[in-house]
Amino acid sequence: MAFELPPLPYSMDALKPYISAETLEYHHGKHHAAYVKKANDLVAKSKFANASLEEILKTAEPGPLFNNVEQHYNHSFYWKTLGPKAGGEPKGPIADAIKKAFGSFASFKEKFSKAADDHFGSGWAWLVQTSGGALEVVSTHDAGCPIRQGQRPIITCDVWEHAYYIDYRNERPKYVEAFWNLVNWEFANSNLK
Ligand code: MN3
Repeated sequence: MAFELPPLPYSMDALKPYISAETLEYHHGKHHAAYVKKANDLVAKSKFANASLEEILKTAEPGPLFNNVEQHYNHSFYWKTLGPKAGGEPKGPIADAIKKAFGSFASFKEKFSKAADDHFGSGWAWLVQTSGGALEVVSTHDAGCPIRQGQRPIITCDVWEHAYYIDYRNERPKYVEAFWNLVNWEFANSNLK
């Protein structure tokens, strides 16, 4: 089963001024596309040729195949976390769940931003739901994905330099601050169990 690069769920200039069309053209059209191509090349000649994406995420041993499949999953999830005319305060069940877990949206935002800002090197910040149903902020290194730990991703922020270097250069905290104007809380609600 071949993986496919999903089209962005919005136009390349839809996330301006927070994320530029140039960033999306490279991030989606070059970086994500390369992960998909490498994943397909590696999976085709492996024992996972007929496996589902989830099966690979849960069972593949660490290495290039696993990394590229994870990056495909993570990026597909990231595009859906973002959206135009989004951001601001959460609405619906996720708003209540965040309040219950973190006390307030402000304290959740601070905790998530800190995880994203302080993450050393390449990786991802996530809001996840544990198997017990609790919400937690976690970060993963490189291609790491919370599904491997049995956690359910709710939203994610890509903190690899390629996600922000064109727009913000070395200033990752500015990108993370801009991220809050783009979070699609409808998507977060759809991931909540
Ligand atoms: Mn990326």
